[in-house]
Order: sequence, then structure tokens, then C-alpha cells
Amino acid sequence: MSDKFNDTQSPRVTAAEEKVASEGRRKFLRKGAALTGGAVLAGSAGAQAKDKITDPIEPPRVKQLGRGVVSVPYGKPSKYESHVLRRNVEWLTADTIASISFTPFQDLEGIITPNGLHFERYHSGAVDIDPKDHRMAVHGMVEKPMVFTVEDLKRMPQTSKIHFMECPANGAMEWRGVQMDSMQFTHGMLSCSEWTGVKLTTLMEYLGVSPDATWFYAEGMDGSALQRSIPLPGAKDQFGKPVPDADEIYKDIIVAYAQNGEALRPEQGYPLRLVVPGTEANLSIKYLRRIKFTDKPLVTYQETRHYTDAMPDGRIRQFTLINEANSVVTYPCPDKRLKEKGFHEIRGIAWSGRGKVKRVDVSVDGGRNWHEAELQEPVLSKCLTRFRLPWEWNGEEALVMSRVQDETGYVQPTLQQLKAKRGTNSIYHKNAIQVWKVEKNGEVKNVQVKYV
Ligand SMILES: Nc1nc2c(c(=O)[nH]1)N[C@H]1C(S)=C(S)[C@@H](COP(=O)(O)O)O[C@H]1N2
Ligand SMILES: [Mo]
Repeated sequence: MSDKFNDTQSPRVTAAEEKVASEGRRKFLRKGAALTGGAVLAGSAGAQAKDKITDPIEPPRVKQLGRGVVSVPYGKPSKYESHVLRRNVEWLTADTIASISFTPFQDLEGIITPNGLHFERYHSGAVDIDPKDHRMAVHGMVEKPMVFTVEDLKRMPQTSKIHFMECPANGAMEWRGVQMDSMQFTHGMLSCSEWTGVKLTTLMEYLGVSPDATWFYAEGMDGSALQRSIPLPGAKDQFGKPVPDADEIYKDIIVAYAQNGEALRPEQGYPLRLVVPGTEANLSIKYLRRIKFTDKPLVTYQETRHYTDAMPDGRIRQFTLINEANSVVTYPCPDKRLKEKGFHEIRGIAWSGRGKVKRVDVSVDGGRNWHEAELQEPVLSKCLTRFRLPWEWNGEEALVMSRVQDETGYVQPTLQQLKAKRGTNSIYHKNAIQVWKVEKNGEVKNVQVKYV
């Protein structure tokens, strides 16, 4: 047994070990093919994969010592992963100060977005704030108006929750048929983190918020002084109409100081930001300096000029805050083509601003047939959920797409269905099914199909 750990021997895999390993692989792949149930997808994935295994194998090995501890005191990705980067679309904005960068989902696994790859959206650039000098005022309809330091907030009862963050402009270019051949650009105004901080409801209790307060107003301390009104139960708009989902949105709100175990990054609003799970990320005010409880919306520039939906009848929808269920296939996709025929696992992400993902179906023939994908645990509320479906690609053209259903029963619409309801003047809340066309050579294109 001892020579198992003996570093002087080549790690040869014996014929017996290889037999066991390949049987395991076959079993896994067979199970995968059976899961799909569909004629298109069933195939000899196991046999195909087995042909690839070279026996015996002798992987390369390093012949000198490696780097010592703390040669990189704060770890970085391997230099061979240097292509995995946030990217921007240069023609989209006049400069990079009021702009956006996109998360490279084509290269990410699981549900957590690494902090350095969280998408960025600034109205006036990222700023560096010394937490010692930072203050957050809470005032308006409260018994005890207060000014908090970051340390004060850290002493309060804490919460940690994993939630996605999505700009409602994600996919906006698709409305008018500007199709980017890149999943990073069609869906990358999205990220998912574990956020740690104080629940808004804890602060509300502590400060004695008046029962007559039906809104609060949050403001950032960066140059744009980003301001949004956020509804509380009973919220009405400036015309007296009840605001949808006002009873739900506030419950999950976090005043966050940490992200995936470490302090927020400056790009994400260090040292404090609001996280308003399930809603358009514009509400998740970074560099948070002020919360004011009120009984009416402030009707700011950010909730009139921006972040409203122009409907086909010429009317404007306002305070449509929830990001409805959405999903996309991350492999294959335009940024990650197929390299060869045979077994592939179709993979993707699904999410809903209303709660948990219940089910994801995948089609490889433009929606004629659908196959239920496997959901990867954990499946959490207002959080990215991974899905997977085994696929035997026969080298022919394919139209690959995913469709999510959330726990409320809401089903992701096709682009045609969405356009029928919302027209083509919209910018925000494009959550339509995304179609990827796989070409015979394995390249993948972003296409819009008449019936999808
Ligand atoms: N203070 C401040 N907060 C802000 C913004 C900003 O420019 N300044 N941008 C908003 C918008 S439009 C979005 S989509 C999210 C983006 O959060 P992120 O940059 O952490 O991805 O932050 C929101 N909060
Ligand atoms: Mo945004």
C-alpha cells in the first residue's frame, strides 16, 4: 500500500484500476443518457467516451520545487486562466465611468461569482472610501434617527444569504435585434454572491420605524448620488396606485458589508451597500450613505428617466422592480463552441426574482421537444441555480435553448411572447428564452427564431 504515496514511482494506472474507472464512467454516462428520455438525446455516450482513454497513462510531472507560502499573499487565478475577465462593450457607452462590465459566465462553474469577476455598473465610477470616515444616516419616519459607522453595523445581529444581482438592462440589446455573439454580453450583467450584513428589518425594529412609513429612500455617496425609492408594505405610487410586490421586497433586504466571505470590493460599493434581492440591481445602492423612511416615493431621475418600461400603447410602466424568472445555456454558447461530436453536458444557469427555480427544460431542436434538466443543489431563493442535461451531439445543426419555471408557476416567455406584451421600446427586464444555434462545425451563434 505504501507505494501508493511513493513519489518516486510513475503514477501508472494498472489495467485493473483502469477497468474499474472506465466502468464507473460508463455507468455514469449511461445513467445520464437514460435521464434525458428523448430520442434525440439517447445515444452511445459511454462507448464514445471510452475510446478516448489511453491505457496506460503517464501524465507529465514537475521536476523542481515550487513557490513558497505567501509568495502570493493574496491568491490569484492560475496564469493559464488569464482570459477569464470582466469585459465591456466599447461602443455601448461614451466612457467607462458611466458604464458597465460583464461577468464571463462561459468560464464559470457553480453558482458563486468570484469577487473579482462580479459585473460592474457605475453611474459615476468606482470610488475608494475609507471605512473609518464612512457614515450611514437613517432618518425620516423613525423614532430614533441615527448615524452609523461601519463598526456599529458590524456589532448588530448578522445575516448571510446567497442572492443573484442583476441589472434590469441585462439582454437589453436583444429587444431591437442587436445580437451579440457572446453570452458574456447577452447575460453578463448578472452575478451571484453570498452577502453578509444587517437585515433591513433588524434596523427598522431597532430604530422604531413608524407604521405609516410606506417607502424608504436610499442614496449612495459617489458622484452620481444614486437615489432610489424602495417600497414597504402599503406603498403607493405618486398617483395613488399600489406598488406591486411592496409586501415582499423589503423582507430580504440586507445592508451588506461583506461579499463571499471578505469585505465588499470597491467595485461593489465598499464599505456598505444595499442588497435588494430579486429586484433590479439599480435598487442595490452602493457606497450607501443615507436611508430615509417616507410615506411617498421621491420620484427621482433614476425611477422616471431610467428604469421604467415604455409599453406598446405609449404608456410607461413604473416601479416594475422584480427580475422575473430567466435562464440561459452557458455551454455550449457563442463563447464556448463545441469541439467535437459525441457526448456533451449542456449546462446553464436559471434564476428568479420571485423565489426558487422549480424546473428547467432544455430543447436542442428549437423548442419542438423539451427535456427536463437536472437541477444542481443547492436550489435557493432569488439565487442562481445550475442545470445540466446530457447530450449526444450528432454533428448536425441544433437550436439549443432553456426555459425555466419558478416556484410561483411563472414560465419564462419566448422573445415573441415578450414582444407581443411589451412591444419593442423597452430596455429593461428582457427575460426571454435565448436561442443558440450550433453550426455543423461546432460554432455557436446567437439567433432569434420566428416561433421562439
Ligand atoms: N452608489 C451607486 N450605487 C449603485 C450604482 C451606482 O452607480 N452608484 N449603480 C446601480 C446599478 S444601475 C446596478 S446594475 C448595480 C450594479 O452593482 P455592481 O456594480 O455591484 O454589479 O448597482 C447599483 N447601485
Ligand atoms: Mo443597472
